[in-house]
Amino acid sequence: MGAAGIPAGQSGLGKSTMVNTLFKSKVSRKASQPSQEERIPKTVQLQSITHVIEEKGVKMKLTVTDTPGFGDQINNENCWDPIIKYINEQYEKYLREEILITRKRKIPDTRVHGCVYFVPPTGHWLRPLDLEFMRRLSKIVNVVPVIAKADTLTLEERAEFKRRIQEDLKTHAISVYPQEDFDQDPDDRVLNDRIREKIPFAVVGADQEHQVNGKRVLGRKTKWGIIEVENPAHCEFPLLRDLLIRSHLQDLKDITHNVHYESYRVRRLNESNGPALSPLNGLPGKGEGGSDL
Ligand SMILES: Nc1nc2c(ncn2[C@@H]2O[C@H](COP(=O)(O)OP(=O)(O)O)[C@@H](O)[C@H]2O)c(=O)[nH]1
Ligand SMILES: [Mg+2]
Repeated sequence: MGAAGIPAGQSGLGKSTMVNTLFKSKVSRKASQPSQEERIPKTVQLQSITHVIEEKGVKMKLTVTDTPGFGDQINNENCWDPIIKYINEQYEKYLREEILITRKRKIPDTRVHGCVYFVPPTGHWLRPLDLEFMRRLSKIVNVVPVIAKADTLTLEERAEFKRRIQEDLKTHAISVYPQEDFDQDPDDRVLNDRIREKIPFAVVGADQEHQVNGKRVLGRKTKWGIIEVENPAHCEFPLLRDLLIRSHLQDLKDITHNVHYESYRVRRLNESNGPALSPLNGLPGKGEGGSDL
């Protein structure tokens, strides 16, 4: 069993830190090796990290592909292209294995099951860039928005910002995960409604441990004290982690396969009029470094 995710958003919002937080947090600590690198270098290219994590005795391979982040350029136009290209390349790889006459019994699966989009903690509204990014990405992948660096907002500000983001998404008909359209039955609806109320999760990331009441906890030191990232009273990182790798992992994978991959597959097979896929036909960014397919 394996799963793959991708963080996206502007530079400096804590994406790489969050990846480390996830791998260092309690769920994975047992199975993963301590990372040698303590300080996070600035991410300059898409970079995949795979850790084996253990959940209730079950080992699972979790791959996170960190992204450079955008916003460094004056012009952010098309800043989503590398991420969209990467996601489509994974669909393409899977498709090519799937249409072989002799298929592998288990097709290697690098498809992205969730894209965590980091919203800057402005406390205002979503910016056109955020809306455009999520609008495009939500058509090809499960998008899970989060409020980045939530420790920079008060609890009241977090709640108000969350409400505004939910309203913005609704107004612009952007369907983030868990999408209402895909609730399977009334039970799902009830469960997912409860999650939809809380999205975007207000998260805090940290890759340093601190001593709190004699215990070592992952946290950030602020002038008000230590913000413990794994403490549900301090931030919603635990909710994000549970959603991604516990409660909704299978659902994220199912929607990826049945909805997102399916529409990619139909589009591709229609384009090429049959199983003889012409190289990179219709792949975004064709001709620019996609030749390894
Ligand atoms: N206040 C605060 N700072 C954070 C948080 N997460 C990361 N940072 C800091 O923000 C800076 C950028 O983090 P980084 O993970 O490299 O961001 P990235 O560019 O999105 O990958 C670093 O100095 C981090 O220590 C957070 O949750 N709260
Ligand atoms: Mg980074």
